[in-house]
Amino acid sequence: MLNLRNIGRVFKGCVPLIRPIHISPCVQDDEPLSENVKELLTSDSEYNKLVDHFCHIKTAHRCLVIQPYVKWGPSKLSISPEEQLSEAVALIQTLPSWSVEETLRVPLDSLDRKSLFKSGSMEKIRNMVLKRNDISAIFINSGTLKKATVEILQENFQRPVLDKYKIVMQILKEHATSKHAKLQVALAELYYIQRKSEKELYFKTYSSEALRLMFQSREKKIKEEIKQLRNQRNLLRKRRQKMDYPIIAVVGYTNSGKTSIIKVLTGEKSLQPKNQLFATLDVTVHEGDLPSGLNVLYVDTVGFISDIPANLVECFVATLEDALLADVIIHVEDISSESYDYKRKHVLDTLERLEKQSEGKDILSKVIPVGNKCDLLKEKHFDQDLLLVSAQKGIGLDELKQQLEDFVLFVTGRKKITIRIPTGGEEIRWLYKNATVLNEIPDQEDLQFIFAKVIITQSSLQKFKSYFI
Ligand SMILES: Nc1nc2c(ncn2[C@@H]2O[C@H](COP(=O)(O)OP(=O)(O)OP(=O)(O)O)[C@@H](O)[C@H]2O)c(=O)[nH]1
Ligand SMILES: [Mg+2]
Repeated sequence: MLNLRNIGRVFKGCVPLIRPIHISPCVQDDEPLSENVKELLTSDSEYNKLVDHFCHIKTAHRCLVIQPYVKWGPSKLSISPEEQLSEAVALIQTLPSWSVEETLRVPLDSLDRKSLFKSGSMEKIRNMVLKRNDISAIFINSGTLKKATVEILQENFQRPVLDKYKIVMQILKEHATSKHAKLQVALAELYYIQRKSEKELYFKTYSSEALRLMFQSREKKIKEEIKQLRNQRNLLRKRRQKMDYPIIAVVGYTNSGKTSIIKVLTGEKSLQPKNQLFATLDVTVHEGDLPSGLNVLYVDTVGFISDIPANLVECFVATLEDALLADVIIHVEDISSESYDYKRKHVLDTLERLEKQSEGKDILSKVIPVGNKCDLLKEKHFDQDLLLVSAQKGIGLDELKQQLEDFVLFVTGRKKITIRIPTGGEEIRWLYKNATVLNEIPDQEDLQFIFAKVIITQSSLQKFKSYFI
């Protein structure tokens, strides 16, 4: 991974922006849902019955949130049960009108027991739940529970039992606003229903062959729509690249402060950082400038979260494709989190996996680690070599911007140069259009000339030379 501290500060002493830029502050890649996508997602009444049966949670719930954890052995996670529990609470609070009434951490010997809990724990939870009318459902923060396990638990607790898959699915459905996100969610839902209905032989009214055909045709249609959209996105991407703005993608574990950092770097008031998981479910693009006035685009992305089933991960990964093409990737890390190392590893492992899938595209070498929420650090010292910032308290942001600028110039092959050109001539007009002009200083020895300091790409410099020199 590149560390900006290691890149020489070749370009220093910049002056403020002169050139205005014309681009809407937030560019969303997706258009509204077309009629055929709407129809695809809602019209199939047979399929909708399956959704109702397997996925749909009909009411908002007041939850008991249970965090099962394995104390020893290979299933033990390096994220603490406390942090997992607070992630689980945040998941529930992300759903409108849902609430958390009670939380519990329950130790297990293994995750394989059919009833999940040992009889002692089961009894304790059961007694507690049956006395509490305010608890309407139980959320067990663990991937996907087996059908038999859910049945045993529901029988014991006399309440609906929800697993992480169902909750994450519900959040995705509520937060997906763009066409792309909606289609990805529909696909994840399809895979879930497919797996469940195969096991349950749904209502015994459908032959397994009829179900298979229904799923196959739906999967094909959704994938075709996604493919079409991908082509459109590629076009948009190319158009954006043509505009020649350096692109900075901002990635990181959920709730680490990605949106907050973009908000302070761009001054965009409409951005809403939220203390929620998956607050950002669609990739959005925001314009900002670096200390010298060089304009850049920041891409806000979906937060990572651990321990979610593979086909839900695909929903997130798909939205990260833009990030992979950026010139620079900021990895925002919440350094105040106890599970900082675990979260960092989770994000980097996923990026590494994406790098392998993306046919040689360089991802990890473009990553700049940034430690956010340093205002919450109890000790002043932090032994990882990364830039400490606080989006909330405005700490370290000038340095971040400066480092970003050095990095962007370095990786995009832009140069900061001073050119002597005629005062008020065609040259300066051309430069304002095709480069970032930092300042113009009259040549005191011959006032018919100026020294223009500019940031310019290699290709624009070649063009400039061929037109004017
Ligand atoms: N104390 C402190 N809180 C911060 C800081 N930066 C962000 N936060 C808070 O952290 C929470 C999450 O911030 P967001 O910017 O929404 O985080 P995100 O990474 O975009 O989250 P997702 O989009 O859900 O993945 C919000 O409540 C912010 O106010 C910081 O520097 N210090
Ligand atoms: Mg966000």
